[in-house]
Amino acid sequence: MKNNAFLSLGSNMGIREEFLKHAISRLHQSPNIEVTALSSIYETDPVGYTDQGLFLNMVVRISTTLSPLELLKLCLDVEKEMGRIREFKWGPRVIDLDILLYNKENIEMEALHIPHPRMRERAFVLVPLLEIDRSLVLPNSDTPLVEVLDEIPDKEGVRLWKQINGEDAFALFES
Ligand code: PH2
Ligand code: MG
Ligand code: MG
Repeated sequence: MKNNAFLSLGSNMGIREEFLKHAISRLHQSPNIEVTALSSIYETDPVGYTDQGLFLNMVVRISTTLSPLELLKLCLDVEKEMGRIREFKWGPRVIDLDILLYNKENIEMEALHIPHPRMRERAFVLVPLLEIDRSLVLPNSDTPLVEVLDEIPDKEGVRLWKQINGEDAFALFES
């Protein structure tokens, strides 16, 4: 499968860890997606709208034959299947699946912006992303993402919650 992408996952309602695992196994079951790396799970203070529960956040790397728009559609379908109701922007959710990076592409469409427009400011995205690949650099940028993360002030809002190591990790998601 020729395209490499990174997805961010977040949940702050109900059985948060189960929702993350369910979303990942659902992606992995798609014949067009192979999940190739998982970050650890982090518990994070809500950013933006702060009067809501703590999030669990993580990042996965996938290999896929889907185009960016097809991948977006699958993410939205999985969110819908899992009962996500969009009450208001940045409000509580059972699962949020966001595309962070797709190869080294810059995509500016009405429905889809890649790299994810707010990822540079979000420690809850960059910490797990860089755990998977510390050498990442955004397309059209010379600054390594590790340096971007260094400049972010709210890193204490992102705490390791469940360490996930290497190959064993996949067993978690193959049920
Ligand atoms: N997602 C948001 C807004 N705020 N805060 C945290 N900690 N984690 C998230 O996943 C998150 C958020 C919008 O998608
Ligand atoms: Mg989001
Ligand atoms: Mg989203």
